[in-house]
Amino acid sequence: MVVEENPKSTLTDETQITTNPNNDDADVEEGEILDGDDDSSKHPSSVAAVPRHPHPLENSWTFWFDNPSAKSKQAAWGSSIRNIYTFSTVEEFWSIYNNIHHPSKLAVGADFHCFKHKIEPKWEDPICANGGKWTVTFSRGKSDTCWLYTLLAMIGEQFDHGDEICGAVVNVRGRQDKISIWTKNASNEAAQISIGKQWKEFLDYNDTIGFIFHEDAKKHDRGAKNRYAV
Ligand code: MGP
Repeated sequence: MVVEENPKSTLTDETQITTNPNNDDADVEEGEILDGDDDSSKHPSSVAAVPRHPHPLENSWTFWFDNPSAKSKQAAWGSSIRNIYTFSTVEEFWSIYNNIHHPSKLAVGADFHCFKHKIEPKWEDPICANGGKWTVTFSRGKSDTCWLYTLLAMIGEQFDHGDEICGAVVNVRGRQDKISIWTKNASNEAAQISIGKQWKEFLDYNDTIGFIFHEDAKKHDRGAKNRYAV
């Protein structure tokens, strides 16, 4: 399924509406009818903020947030990660996406995750345990567009090896923003390379990116070396 950015396509048989209903930047206002008679006061029943037939995604996804102030005080890594919202339709995705801060507005130290439902964004999760991650880096505050493109590619199932994907995270740090895609079976080199190459194409990202096994990150922390590069 292709999830369009800022889509304005026909969603119902009767009425064209945006699936990005709360986006203040969009030309289309909430529930605005895009064609025909636009005086909605004449036909109040035809104006709907939510389409009648939601568009289901292949997977359900959960947004998670880690709060930097809680993180500095925490005893164990991960104890301040909270799940925020689980969505399973295109419409639910846009309602949450349009009502949360994008990476450039998050505080330094924040981690924002979007993972398949029931997979926790931790090395310890059994589905992530043998996995790894591709990472792209950006100057501080410059990752918003690529974060959105990453989310759309994942939830729209644009990757040939989408089953390999656990989710994505954006880390907001003082020196840079980082976006990573976490995968399930790090040793499946062909699948990882395919995901890395496709991701770079979707983002139009030209620098070399590296893949780190979680197993190596656990052992060597920041000393973990890339096992693959594309
Ligand atoms: P990080 O936040 O992913 O990296 O991991 P970053 O941004 O380079 O570091 P930061 O210090 O600027 O935040 C930072 C550290 O958190 C790691 O070195 C681990 O000690 C711990 N950590 C990170 N992750 C993703 C996990 C995890 O999944 N499980 C556990 N137990 N610790 C983790």
